Amino acid sequence: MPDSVRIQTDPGSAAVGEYLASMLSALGMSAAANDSGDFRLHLGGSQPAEGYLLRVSESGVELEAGSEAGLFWGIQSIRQLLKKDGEHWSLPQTRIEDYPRFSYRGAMLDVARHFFSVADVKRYIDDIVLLKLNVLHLHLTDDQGWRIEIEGWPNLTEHGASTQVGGGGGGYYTQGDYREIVAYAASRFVTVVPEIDLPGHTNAALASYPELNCDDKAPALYEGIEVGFSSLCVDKKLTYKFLEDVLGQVATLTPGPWLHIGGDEAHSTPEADYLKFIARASKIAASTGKTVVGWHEMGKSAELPTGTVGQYWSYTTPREDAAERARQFLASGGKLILSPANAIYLDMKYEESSPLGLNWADGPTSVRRSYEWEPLEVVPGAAEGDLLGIEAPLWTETITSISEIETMAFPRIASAAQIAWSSKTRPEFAEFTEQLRNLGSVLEREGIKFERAAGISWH
Ligand code: TNX
Repeated sequence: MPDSVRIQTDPGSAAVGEYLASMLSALGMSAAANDSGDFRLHLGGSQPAEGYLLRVSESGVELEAGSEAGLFWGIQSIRQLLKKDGEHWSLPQTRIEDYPRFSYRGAMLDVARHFFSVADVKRYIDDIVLLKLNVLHLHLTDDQGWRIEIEGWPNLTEHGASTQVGGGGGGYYTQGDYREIVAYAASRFVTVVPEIDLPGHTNAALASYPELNCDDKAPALYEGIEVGFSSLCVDKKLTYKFLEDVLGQVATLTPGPWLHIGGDEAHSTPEADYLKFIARASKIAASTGKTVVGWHEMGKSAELPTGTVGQYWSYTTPREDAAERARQFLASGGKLILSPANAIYLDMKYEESSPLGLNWADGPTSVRRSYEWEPLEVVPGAAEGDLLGIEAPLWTETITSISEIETMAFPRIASAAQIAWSSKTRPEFAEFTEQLRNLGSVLEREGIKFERAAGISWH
């Protein structure tokens, strides 16, 4: 490939053409728009949603797709295929016709246990699009910190955002910051799903407003890692005014179709209260016009708004109680997002001796385990069409920097991405490790940290 490459676009592919140009420049090539190109990008193919056709031959690189997103994913394949031979960059001759199995291919980042800057979040977005993930779920609130500015409730951020796990201060996103993240994500065909975790995981809010507590007494801020001790006051009118304000503002700030209201591990909310609360809170969330999403525990409620999406976070081997909760979402006309903790919780240790991470989900999660599972086998009774997609969460009790985020995510997030993108018949693990080895070179070149996990012969 010449050091100075020409990119030919049509009106529909001009924007992604610019992205390609900046990607190539970052590798040291000079790239410019031109009407006869080494790269020819064409919007208007008949590929399925998000699909693309990439042809690399003697006469250059041709990429076509039926959507800008498809072109963008094709460019990510180019990003993965580019190799430096001595002085020059090259691409192998190939023909790839590709489209995703699932429309929802997510990563979740917990910015509540530890806070991460706007720049960190943008970087993680650039990291995950390499693997064609198209959703970033932000876990914005938890016991240890409230991370999003809400007008009319200034203490949530003035007080409730001042802590994180282990001390050292916290942080929050102003509404402007959040808009910036969402816009950056959109420029990379990533949809942000905001989560306000309710009614448990709310100590930071309860500490900020005494009147949200049943006894009108604010608890202290919390910097530990226990779960399940906090609950909003289910019978107070103010609780629902709070929800209307918070969910209303977050929905307005979010262009994407989803609004996540948590619902997990509400161990200190009595069952009857939980059911009452979820019925009301999910109604308020739905009234914003968004599709409501909740962790699978919300399936205890038979009063979910039609179409509510459930996020299953139990194990890959069917767990009857969790599966039953999950099926309740299907009965309410919704779909499922699969996040089986023992396979794609990126906060699990790689092995017993890993310095970072937790270890509760059936022991450490090796790369092999992250890869060897099949979505259709997780929730008995859920068919292909019942699955919206899969998501790899990264909880951050033990994670304090973007380098640590990347180390926990890569390479296991590639397993999640592969399962989310490719058809049911996937390469055997041995072949997949070859792909990971190549991915390792790309990560290295881009300065993305990764775990040189055992069992793969990294370059
Ligand atoms: C369970 S998964 C949680 C989180 C923790 C995580 C740690 C889920 C819905 N809740 O509160 O951070 O385990 O792995």
